[in-house]
Amino acid sequence: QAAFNFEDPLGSSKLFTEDELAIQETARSYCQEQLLPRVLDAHRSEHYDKRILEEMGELGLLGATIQGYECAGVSQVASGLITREVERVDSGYRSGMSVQSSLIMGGIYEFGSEEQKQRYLPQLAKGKLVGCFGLTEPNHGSDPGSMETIAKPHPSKKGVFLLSGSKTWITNSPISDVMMVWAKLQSTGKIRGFLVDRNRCPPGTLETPAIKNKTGLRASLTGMIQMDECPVPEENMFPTIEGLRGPFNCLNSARYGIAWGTMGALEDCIARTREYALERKQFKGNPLAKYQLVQKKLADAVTDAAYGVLAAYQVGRLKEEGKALPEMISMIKRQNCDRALINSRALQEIFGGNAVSDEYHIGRHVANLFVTQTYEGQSDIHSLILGRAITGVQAFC
Ligand code: TGC
Ligand code: FAD
Repeated sequence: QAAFNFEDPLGSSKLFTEDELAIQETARSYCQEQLLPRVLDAHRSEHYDKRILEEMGELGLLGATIQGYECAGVSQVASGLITREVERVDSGYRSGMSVQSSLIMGGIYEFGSEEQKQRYLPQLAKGKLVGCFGLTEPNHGSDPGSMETIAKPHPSKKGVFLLSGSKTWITNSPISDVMMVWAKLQSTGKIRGFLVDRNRCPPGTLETPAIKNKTGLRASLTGMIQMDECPVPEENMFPTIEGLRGPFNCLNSARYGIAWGTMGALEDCIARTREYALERKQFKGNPLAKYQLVQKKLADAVTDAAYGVLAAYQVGRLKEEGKALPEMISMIKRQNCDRALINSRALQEIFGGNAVSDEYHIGRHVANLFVTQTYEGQSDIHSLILGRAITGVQAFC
């Protein structure tokens, strides 16, 4: 009889195939050996090393579920395991990867023309091109359907649109070569997706300033996309997809990844807290781990991490069969982000004053996990998505 393992208390790893375990191991080695040593400097200086995407590309970690186009074609569960390993180090590194893999590559794979797929996917898979996803605007975050960015026909050049408007809080925008921008056609008011190539935009039509001095996700780059009559050829518009179904389909994959990733961040908090609580002694030389209140916090966190992994696994297998519903993804995104944030915040207390030092890593995870609870649909928004599915009545407005 195997002993209880706090790192896998419900034996979820027994559900993974040998291939999936091997992929997880590759990702874990890379993350622990190459990413972890960089993260404190990156967090302190708010720096994202663009080479990380190339390194991930070399290992086949980008757009990993895509079949063909020089992508690895792994299972949904394997891609979740990759995400979990990256976020075990930092949510910002997972963000950079999620945007490239799920939002940009996933969107092009699902909605792009064959020519768009051939043009972009192999380069994005290698990390030679960097992409970003522009949906949120300064006045419209939870309610992207009210977006103000518009695309109108060029007055003299046939087959060219002019895009005007601002997107904000866009991961990777300052270093992106290609931006997936969602805009309303001026003629119909319908939302369409455009692939904006930075190097084809004349000076003064596109700016992507960075948003500095963030309190979370400091190891990831965030910025704006400001467009002033930025010309984009019609061949760079997604040919058929129309309305919010386009961006939301991309979000389904990214939200699924976040459900796995946040469990990695929580697991890192658990391992670090357990070690600290066993070493740190207070009151007659007793380790903190001896105290019941400390044990309760660890028991809560370990339980939520184990449940969260199993739920993400179940949705992953359903996704592989084409049976995962958006509401299932809302459920695991909301639950895993909320539980990761609540538990990491409770575990942080066990470090006492040392929690304030970034050398202990826990404060960085807590600040990051606030962001994961906010982006890709803030948790209350996912509550309303679930509430609508349960009652049949929508409560957004
Ligand atoms: P609603 O009427 O509900 O839907 C409009 C159309 O969209 C379809 N749809 C979906 N399709 C596929 N998957 C989903 N999950 C879908 N959800 C909705 C729906 O069927 C309908 O289609 P059609 O054909 O009938 O037109 O739209 P609404 O305007 O009432 O939306 C409400 C709400 C709250 C659900 C939605 O706006 C929402 O989810 N808001 C949250 C916004 C959000 O998630 N933004 C994310 C920005 S990207 C980001 O944060 C990246 S972070 C990256 C990182 O660093 O990791
Ligand atoms: P708001 O929509 O103003 O919401 C504020 C609060 O009000 C929330 O708590 C929300 O739940 C609540 N609320 C809103 N409406 C309702 C309602 N009807 N009922 C009850 N409560 C409500 N976006 C992108 O497009 N691409 C990216 O790459 C990207 N990366 C990001 C990276 C970072 C670091 C951050 C912080 C954000 C990023 N975002 C990105 C934006 C993110 O998706 C939005 O911040 C998020 O969707 C919330 O929108 P908002 O900030 O405008 O908040």
